[in-house]
Amino acid sequence: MIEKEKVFLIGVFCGEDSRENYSDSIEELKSLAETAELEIEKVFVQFLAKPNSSTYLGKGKIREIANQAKSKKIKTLVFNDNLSPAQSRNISNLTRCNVVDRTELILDIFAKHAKTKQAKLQVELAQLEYSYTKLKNLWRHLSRIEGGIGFRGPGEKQIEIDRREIRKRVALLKSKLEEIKKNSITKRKKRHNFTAVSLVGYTNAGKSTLFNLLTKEKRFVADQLFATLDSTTRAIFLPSKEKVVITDTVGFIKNLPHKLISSFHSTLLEVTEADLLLHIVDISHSKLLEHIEAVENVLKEIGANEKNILLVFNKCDKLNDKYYKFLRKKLIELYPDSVFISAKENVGITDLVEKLEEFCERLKKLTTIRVPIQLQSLISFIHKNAEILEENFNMKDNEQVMRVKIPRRLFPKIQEQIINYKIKEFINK
Ligand SMILES: Nc1nc2c(ncn2[C@@H]2O[C@H](COP(=O)(O)OP(=O)(O)OP(=O)(O)O)[C@@H](O)[C@H]2O)c(=O)[nH]1
Ligand SMILES: [Mg+2]
Repeated sequence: MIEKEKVFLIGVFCGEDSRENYSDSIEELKSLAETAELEIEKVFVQFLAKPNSSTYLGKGKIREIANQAKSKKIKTLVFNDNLSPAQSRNISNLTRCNVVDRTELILDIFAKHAKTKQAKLQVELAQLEYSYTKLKNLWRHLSRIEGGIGFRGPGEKQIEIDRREIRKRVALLKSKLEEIKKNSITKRKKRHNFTAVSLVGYTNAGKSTLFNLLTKEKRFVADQLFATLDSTTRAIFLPSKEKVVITDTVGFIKNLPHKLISSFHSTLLEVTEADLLLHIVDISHSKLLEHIEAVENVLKEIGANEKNILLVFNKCDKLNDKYYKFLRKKLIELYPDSVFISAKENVGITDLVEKLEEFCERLKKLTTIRVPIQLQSLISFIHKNAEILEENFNMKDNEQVMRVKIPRRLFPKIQEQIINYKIKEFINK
């Protein structure tokens, strides 16, 4: 078994309510560190009016940490926030330790979990772009710590090459990703005729578990942060025979760095193009409202906050009955249109599916379409994609008159084909 790297976790907390809230934040940092397979030797917390601009912590605290790191042979310090290049450099000079900030820790987990080519390229790009300014700092420690935290993935490889090489590599990665993106756009276009639903939510909320339940798939599920890094799409039929395509996506987290988001944009495109987002929330988490807010913030950042969103409270089985009833009542007051489920125990799924059906119904338009009889392929397209309520042939105008319920997104395309045909006819006369 590989020996785990021992680290110190370090957080600075500012503001009036920081004493109440810091423990949840530290718990999250611990989960991240555990997911990154680090062994937590000790946690240091300092309450400050504001972080020190050059050393993040106070000088005294740094000295204390440096001494303890030396005596316990700790080589890596993991920080709860993102640090500026100067802060990283100064702390590393004062402590003689390798400094890893929150973003670098998350990127390290991403590097470990990336399986597909696309995910690997995206992680490499994000790591290069994020670490670019800190390169000098990393150089210094490479001789002492090889392949440790913050160096997985491309780290070690890349540090040996100069900045010009890195810029070249970034350009290459971007063009490779662009190619993959083009392919996935073609794939997405093919799916465009069906209602698209994306599962979104805080990391570890149970998105993949629900995805597996709905699609009978076997995607990787784990009690870790960022178990899923690639989006996967499957088609399912609702009991109403409606076909919908469901996408499982990468989880969100508080303070997800913006750079990372732009790197993951193609994955998140699925989210921005969905007709409906199922926002999965772990109801048993003490900070569920903060998680909801964090997810809403990321959705805003990627321009998906105006979408139709259905809140799904998951893991209801984890609460005792009395507390569950109390919490459910409170949450319904806040979010009247939400659903309560347990994806693991298969509870509440019928309610959820009913809501999905209602939603699909709302997405449809009841209308009459008059299609020139020459457009046979369009007529069969409508047969395939719409519910036909009535259909007659109008001999006088030589057209098929169809009373239909049709997905709204298809209607403009159909109208366009009919109009184009009529214009051509008119010109030819
Ligand atoms: N008790 C309980 N556990 C659940 C439920 N749904 C999911 N879990 C557990 O929660 C953990 C995370 O589940 P995932 O489905 O991997 O969560 P995810 O949202 O896909 O997580 P990421 O991909 O890491 O963002 C796993 O250990 C699941 O077994 C539930 O309804 N009840
Ligand atoms: Mg997942």
